[in-house]
Amino acid sequence: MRRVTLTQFLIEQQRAGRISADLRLLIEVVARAVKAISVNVSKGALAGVLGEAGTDNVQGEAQKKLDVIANEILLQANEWGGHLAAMASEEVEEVHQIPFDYPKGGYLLLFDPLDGSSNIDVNISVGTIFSVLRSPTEGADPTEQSFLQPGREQVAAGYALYGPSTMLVLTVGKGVHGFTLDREMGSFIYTHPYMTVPVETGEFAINASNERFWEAPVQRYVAELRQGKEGPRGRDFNMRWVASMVADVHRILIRGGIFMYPLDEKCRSKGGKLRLMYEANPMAMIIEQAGGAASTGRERILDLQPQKLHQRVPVVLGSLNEVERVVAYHREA
Ligand code: P6P
Repeated sequence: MRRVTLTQFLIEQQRAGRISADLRLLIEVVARAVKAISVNVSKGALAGVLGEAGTDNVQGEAQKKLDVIANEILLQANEWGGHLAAMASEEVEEVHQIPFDYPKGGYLLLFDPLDGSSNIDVNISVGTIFSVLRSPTEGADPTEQSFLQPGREQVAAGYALYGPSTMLVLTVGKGVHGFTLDREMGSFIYTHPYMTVPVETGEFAINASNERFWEAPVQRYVAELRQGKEGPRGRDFNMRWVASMVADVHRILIRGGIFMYPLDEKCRSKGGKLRLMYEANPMAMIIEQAGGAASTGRERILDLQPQKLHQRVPVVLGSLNEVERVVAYHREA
């Protein structure tokens, strides 16, 4: 079968008028950057890149060496292309401006360079998540306010999953498409056209150790799943928790499921655990484009009006019927 590369896929999207030349360039630059991250991640202990970097990120979390490496790779890859007005990263407090000696473009790129990095030292899959917005500024340096657009304004979103194979999953608003890295050729090959989340599922993903901290609707929902066929759901459910959002979301894209990081007493004061701008929003766009749903439990994630660049939100996303049930339980509470 003829193998279609990411480049060819993007050229065809541009030819169909779905993306601009600059957005195509942006996605290709991000794809090249995640290939470099994949090379570093796959070396593991051989490259001396495991362990702590000895610094903390903007969230006050200890950075892994690979967090810093992945962040640098993405910033440096995207500075010179002329397609971006600015960038924002989980690892950096402030908006990252384009150096003065490079031209600016019309897009804003946001990313979590290495999501799930606590799994790095135990050799479990991690990922990169990215989101693309249009810059509202004409020429002037974007500010934090320029980034604070609802997730429905995203023009593209995607993630790289550094698993047994490295995959890039992408949406530009016309379905969700998956590409697998052919390491010998260095090309992303189009292997998963029009990925869709099954409406029904038998699998849920949540960090169950937080159960006592959850709000009542989530406690009710998860208790019913755990009661299985003896309970009100009348069937058994399975549970998975990778503690790497990209890996959990990817599994849901492939075989269905519901992923929950709800508000709990531990993270309530921060508004949630996961970040809105470069975790929840891009994953919400992908899941909705694949026929699923993404909510805080009370509101559609893509409709939230961001207040801060690094703000956190509760996340309930995946198979439509299950997300709708969780939302219904919140309404009944
Ligand atoms: P916990 C990784 O740190 C992350 O941001 C997500 O990728 C993941 O789903 C979640 O946090 C794991 O959180 O509390 O289970 O370690």
